[in-house]
Amino acid sequence: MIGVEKASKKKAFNIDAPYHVTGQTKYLDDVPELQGTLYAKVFYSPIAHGHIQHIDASKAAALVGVVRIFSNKDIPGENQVGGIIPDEPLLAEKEVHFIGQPILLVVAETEEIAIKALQLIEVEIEPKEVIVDPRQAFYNESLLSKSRTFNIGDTDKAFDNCKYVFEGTTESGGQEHVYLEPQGAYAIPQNRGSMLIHSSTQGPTAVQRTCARILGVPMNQVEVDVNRIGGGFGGKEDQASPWAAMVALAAYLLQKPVKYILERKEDLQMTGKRHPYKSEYKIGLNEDLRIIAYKATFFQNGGAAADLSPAVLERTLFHATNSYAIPNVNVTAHCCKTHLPPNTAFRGFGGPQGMFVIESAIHRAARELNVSVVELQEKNLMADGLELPYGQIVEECQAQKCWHQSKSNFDFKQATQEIEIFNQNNRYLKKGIALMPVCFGISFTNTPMNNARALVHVYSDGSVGISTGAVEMGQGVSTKMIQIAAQGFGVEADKIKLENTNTTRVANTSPSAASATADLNGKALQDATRQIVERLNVVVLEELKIEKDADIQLKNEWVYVNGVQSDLPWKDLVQKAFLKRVNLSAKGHYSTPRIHFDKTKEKGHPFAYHVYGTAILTTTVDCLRGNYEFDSVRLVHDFGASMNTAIDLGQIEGGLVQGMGWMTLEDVVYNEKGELKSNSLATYKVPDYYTAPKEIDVQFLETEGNEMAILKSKAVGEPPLMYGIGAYFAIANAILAFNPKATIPYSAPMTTEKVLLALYS
Ligand code: LUZ
Ligand code: MOS
Repeated sequence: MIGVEKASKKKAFNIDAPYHVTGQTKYLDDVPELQGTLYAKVFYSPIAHGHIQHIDASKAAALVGVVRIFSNKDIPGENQVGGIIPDEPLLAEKEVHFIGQPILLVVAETEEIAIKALQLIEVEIEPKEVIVDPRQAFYNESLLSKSRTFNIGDTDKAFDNCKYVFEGTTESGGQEHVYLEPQGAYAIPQNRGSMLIHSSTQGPTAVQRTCARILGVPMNQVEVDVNRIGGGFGGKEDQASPWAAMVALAAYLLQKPVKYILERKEDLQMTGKRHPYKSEYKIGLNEDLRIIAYKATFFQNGGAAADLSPAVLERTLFHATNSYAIPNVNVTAHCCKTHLPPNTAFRGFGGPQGMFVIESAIHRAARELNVSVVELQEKNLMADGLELPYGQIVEECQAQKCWHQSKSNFDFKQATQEIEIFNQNNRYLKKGIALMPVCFGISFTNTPMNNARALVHVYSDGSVGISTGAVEMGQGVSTKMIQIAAQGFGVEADKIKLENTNTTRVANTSPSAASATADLNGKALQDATRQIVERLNVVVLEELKIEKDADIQLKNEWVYVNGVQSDLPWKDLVQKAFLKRVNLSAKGHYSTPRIHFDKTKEKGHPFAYHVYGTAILTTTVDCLRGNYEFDSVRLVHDFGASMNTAIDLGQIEGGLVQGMGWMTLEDVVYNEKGELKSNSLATYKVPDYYTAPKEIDVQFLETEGNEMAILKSKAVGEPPLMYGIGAYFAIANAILAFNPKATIPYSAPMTTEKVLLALYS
């Protein structure tokens, strides 16, 4: 195996790296196609809201090479793909609710023919009123789910006792996932009416459940297989399911393999994105600049169906106070139904949207009071013992430690002075600096989802096969699973084979999401390896004829007794166990202990633990053009005891830059007709080599690490995205250095156009 053997001796390696750089990694489109495979394409609604009057697909159906055109009427099961709330048809019935909503499914002998067929389909849709603004939807009482309020203390009374009170509004934009591999699936009919589906999904079980529902068959008739996917970022947590359901439907009815991988343009048009939010806040401080009261209302733009919006909404409330200790908090969120594609999970899952509002409120308050933002943030940082608005008591808090280490290790004071001097000496170039603290809760906020399983086989030659519910999407979870199994058996990583994620080996999985995948699946895997090791230990006692209370250890592919190497290597031990008919397979299970949440009271202990960190971001703004660059981002992050520094560092850098993109460049634009104007990667700008910070310096906060984290290595997927929020405020501070009277709009993304307008406001 390339590269794996030597690298695995280190704590910083990625088993996929050699295959990525040599182009050998296998994605959905690399699954070899069977002879007779057909290709599907969706015909979707050209308007955002309306009543379907008439559909004529006869010309398309007559085209040579078109096999069938399916509508909702062909669905043998239920025409429903809604995950949380059943409010989303797979194929439209009488009404359409967004541009890009699937109406018909064309199946043809080639993709080219399917594309031609789409152009021959005629529809008449009577247009209805289109709403794209979440506030307008709210005032029309157009909601996707129940509004929620988290409350602690008595906020209204507390405002009366505040010396300073400020109110304002903010907004944050959507964000396109831009996973490198678009959505897609390949369905292959199997024995006795069952179906195998290769899917580019974060949630194999979600795909299985949705396909079974569409086909009207039990879940055991649908097998979903995922080797790895080319990025997800939340976009494939639930929104991979419809495409799988479509190919499953066609494959089931035609009894032929059917494949559909979306083109980028289709993917941009038809799939949901990060939720745009409009928000209102009220913040109250006492004489000592302690934040005493905070009130906020969040209007979430959910799009045309619920999808994961109610869960995203919940996490906005959980993270509404970010890293701050505020005794009186009252925050309300509304899940607003608009005529956009249903918005969905995106790294951070509503948390970033909530944090942007409190950071805006603090920035605004500091400005009004003419004190430094940093001072205000610092004065209000949380600490152990704090009761969070949702009832969880803060433990092992690293917020202050990260903050102060960040300031001292990166010499914040000197950096600030240098910036002041630079700004004095430059008229049209101004630098800005901002600190961004992050506190992010780890666990699915929906408690029942926090469980996982793993299947382990030790083969008679001493090699090991492992299966878990984790989906590799570039985040490095495969490497982490291999590390855990290798450590569990005391063998080298090259002895471990990680199997595809498959619903027949590991069932009822939660999606790979919520930063919790390595924790949940890793702990399940440890449970399985532990069971096998316990059985092997009995064999060791018999073979080596030693005392029952001897300390047996498996390491370096050898058996150690009381710390001394025995004459029994791993390979022989396994062989002996096999001959003694010992069970060398095990199924492991894990469900996060301690967590609970009562939605009727909106109180509980929903998170296994929190992840902390503080970033310092520095930018230079060109005050003639409104352009900006990021000079540096320096941060201290609480990894716990990182089990793989290369992978974890990659997650920090990627998350940070993705968050900065959301705050600065990435502008999802829909017009009032619900048309996506940023509908290609030419009009939607993601960060690149030139726009990424010139320097990223990540320091590891050395801590014990939390027992609830796998090998005490804390979850790292989502928390760093929120460091990117600091980008907004670094730019705002540079603008204020140019024009102290500038109006800061607290409207993200801070595109160069907005910067220019603010500079001269
Ligand atoms: N998905 C989910 C998530 O279903 N529940 C969550 O709490 C969550 N958090 C972050 C990302 N995805
Ligand atoms: Mo996610 S936003 O962890 O799929």
